[in-house]
Amino acid sequence: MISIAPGISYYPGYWNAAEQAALVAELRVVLKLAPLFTPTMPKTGKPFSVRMTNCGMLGWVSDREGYRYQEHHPLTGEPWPSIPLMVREAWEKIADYPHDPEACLINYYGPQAKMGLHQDRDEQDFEAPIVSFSLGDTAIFRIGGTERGGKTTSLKLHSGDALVFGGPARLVYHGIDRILAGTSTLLGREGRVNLTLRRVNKP
Ligand code: MD6
Ligand code: FE
Repeated sequence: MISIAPGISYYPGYWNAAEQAALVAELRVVLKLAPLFTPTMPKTGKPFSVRMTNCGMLGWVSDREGYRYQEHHPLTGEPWPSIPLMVREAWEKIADYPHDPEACLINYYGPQAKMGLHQDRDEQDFEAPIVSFSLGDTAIFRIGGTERGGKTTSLKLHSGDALVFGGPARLVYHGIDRILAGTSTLLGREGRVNLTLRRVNKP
């Protein structure tokens, strides 16, 4: 583990190649039950460049009405599938938090997708960290401070890496500048999958 800043722990190669392949197989089952959808920006309705879905009791969605967590897939109306066991076990190992995650957001980035600098602040409980896993093509991740417009640094996230944002870093700004297409063969196509595990409600 490498401490990037107070509250930010980076685990390069947290999952080995066999574990990454097993995780992709688990995610293919999740995606059959809860297909990727294209979220849209609040108010403007502009589509995100990433597609997303969720597993867990709650899923994060965005549409013209705003950002929120909800219990059902916005297109199928079905409850979200459960979080794969290996992902829940990884949370137990690295979250340093004594309760289960409620939401696992699954983002899929095609080669052109990116994600603007944002804070993750739609949760009630900022005591819990956010744990993130990267699979597939390498991404350039940007990390700032807790104020918009502050100094930022960048970090390459490779397939199998884990990142934990907690404590003083729970509300830092971060985003994905770009995907380095073709840097991994794991997904059998270009692109990247990111999982972010969150506790939404206070326990
Ligand atoms: C991504 N990650 O890696 C986007 N959020 O594609 C996030 O937005 C994120 O990695 C909160 C904590 C860790 C993260
Ligand atoms: Fe985020």
